Amino acid sequence: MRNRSVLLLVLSLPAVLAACSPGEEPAATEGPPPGREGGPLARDGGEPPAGATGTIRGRFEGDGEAALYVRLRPVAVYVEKVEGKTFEPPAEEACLDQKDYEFVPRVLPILVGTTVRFTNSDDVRHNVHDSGDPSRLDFSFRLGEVRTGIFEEPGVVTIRCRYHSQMVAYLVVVETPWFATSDEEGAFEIDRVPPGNYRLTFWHEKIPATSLPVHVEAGGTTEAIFRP
Ligand SMILES: [Cu+2]
Repeated sequence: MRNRSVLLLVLSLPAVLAACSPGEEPAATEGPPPGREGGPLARDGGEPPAGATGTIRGRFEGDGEAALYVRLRPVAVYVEKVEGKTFEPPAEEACLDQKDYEFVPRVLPILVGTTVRFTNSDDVRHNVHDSGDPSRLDFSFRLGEVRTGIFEEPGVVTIRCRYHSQMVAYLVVVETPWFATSDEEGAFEIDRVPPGNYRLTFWHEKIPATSLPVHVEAGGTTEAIFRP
């Protein structure tokens, strides 16, 4: 996966109709989002009836340093690109807040083309920049201010604040609407996946990304075990 992304930065409209607001948990970190092709997908182009999709449920097994990392920080888990298929980004914005001198959430998987809403919930000046290529994204703002950006290319974008070196977030820009972040136990679930064979990738900031094949059946649950 390329470690780059194109960002178009624009001032957002007032927060009145925002899907998420400063201080709140992000509304959508799990697919699929709404959209013409964001939901269940059939190979003939139509949408399968309810119950015709499956679930991928997984967890992490093992000990040592990697297992500790998985408990400390979330993992982004996502279905890799399906050849010949693209998906419309969700109408709803994804949210990345800065609160108590941290980015919230720290790991944010999104579908390519998704608009990310950046907010500042602290009464200090924060900065948001793409540490891999600040020319793509670099702004500072104060409490209550909002910016939005659209991420058009797949890859991991490392976001940092110029004023507080401990602040970091990872936007994991992926090519399907089927993704999730792991919980404190390292468990995850991705539902409404159409039947088929896919590659499932696990991304963590401290562990080399790995992937494994998964087979999804209608109405079924596929178990995916990641051993870091
Ligand atoms: Cu800051």
